Amino acid sequence: MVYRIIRTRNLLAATLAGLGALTWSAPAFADDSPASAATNLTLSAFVPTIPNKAPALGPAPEGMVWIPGGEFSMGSEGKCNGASCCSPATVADALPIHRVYVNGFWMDQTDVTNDQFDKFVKATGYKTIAEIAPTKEEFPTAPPENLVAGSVVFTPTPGPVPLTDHFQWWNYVHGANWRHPSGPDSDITGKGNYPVVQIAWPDAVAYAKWAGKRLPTEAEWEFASRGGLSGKLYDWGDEFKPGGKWMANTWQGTFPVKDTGEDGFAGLSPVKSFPPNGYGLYDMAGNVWQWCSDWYRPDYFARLKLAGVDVARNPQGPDSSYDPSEPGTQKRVQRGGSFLCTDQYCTRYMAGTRGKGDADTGCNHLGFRCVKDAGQVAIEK
Ligand SMILES: [Ca+2]
Repeated sequence: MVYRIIRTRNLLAATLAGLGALTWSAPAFADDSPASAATNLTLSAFVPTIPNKAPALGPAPEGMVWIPGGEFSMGSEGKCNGASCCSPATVADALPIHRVYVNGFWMDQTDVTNDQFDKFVKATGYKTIAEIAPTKEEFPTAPPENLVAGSVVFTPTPGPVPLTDHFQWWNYVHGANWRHPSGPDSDITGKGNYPVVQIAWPDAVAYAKWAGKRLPTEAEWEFASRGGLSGKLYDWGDEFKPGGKWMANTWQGTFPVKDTGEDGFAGLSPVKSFPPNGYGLYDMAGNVWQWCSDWYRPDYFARLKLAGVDVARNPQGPDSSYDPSEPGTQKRVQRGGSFLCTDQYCTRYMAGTRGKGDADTGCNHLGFRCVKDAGQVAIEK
C-alpha cells in the first residue's frame, strides 16, 4: 500500500510570509489565563513516582523495553537546588506540576533510525511531506518558483546574533528531506544508525501504523523519560554532567554560531551514544526532538489542574491545538530537546519541559520513537 498524505504545509505559507512555524517561541499567555496564574504560584509539588508492579506480558518486542506505567508527577519547575536555573518562559507551559497515571506499555529503546525508516519506505513506497512539492491549489497565492519540495534546516550564523529571532538560523531548503537532512548536498550514507529526521507528524504516524505501533502520548513519553525518578532536573538526576560525564547530545559553544562538540558530537549522534535512563531508554534528552501524539496547548496542564482532576488517567492531550504565539498553526507536542539545545537559549533537554511544532513541518533536529500497548502485544502472541 502506498501511503500518501498531503496536508496543508503551514511552513511553506509561513516561508512566503517570513517563516514562522517552528518550535521554541516562548509561550504567550493572556494575563488572566490559568497557566499564567499557575506560573506565578509555582510550588514544589513533586512527590515520588509509584510504578505499577505488574510484570511485562511476555518477552519484549524487538528493540523495545517495558515501561511499567503508574502514577507520577508531571511537568517542570526548572529549579536547581530551589533556585531557578532557566528562563521562566522555558517552564511556563510545563506548570503546574500535576499528578498523572499511565498504563504500562512498550517503548522503542531508541529513536527510529534511518535504516528502520528505509525499510518502511521500501515496503510501502511512502513519500514524506518534505518530498512532495506543494501545489498551486494548496497555496494559490504562491509564485510557481516557490512551489518546490523541501524542509527546514538549521544554518549557523556567521557571528553572534540576538536570540530573539529564530528566522536567523532556520531556512526552508529546497530538496531537504529525510534522505538529505541538510539539503541536496547532504545524505545519510553510513548513517543507518542515526535517528531519522525531517519527519513531519503524519510521516511519523504512518511509520508507526506500518510497524504495528503508535506514537506515545505526552504523558507516556514523560513517564518513560523520567526512568522512575521524580522531580529531578534531568532524566538522570540533578547534575547536568555527573562526575564530569556527558549524558546527552546538546550544544556547546556560542549559539547559533558554532557548536564545539565537547560532548563528542557537533550535530546529530548515532543512537545509543549516551547512557540510557532508568528504564533502558536512550537519547530521551538531546539529540533529536520527538513527536508525541497530543495536540499542543500551553495551558493544558493548568486546565487539568483547574478541572479539579486529582490524578489524570492516561491523558490524551487537548482536543485541539492553540498556541497564542502562532494562533494559526496546528501544533503537536514534541519532547526531549535536541543537539541544538543549550543553556544559552533552549534548555528543553530538562525533564518535564515541553516543545511544540507545526504538525506538517519536519526539521533536521526532529525525529520520533514509537510505543506499543501491552495488551496489543499479548493479543499478537
Ligand atoms: Ca553535541
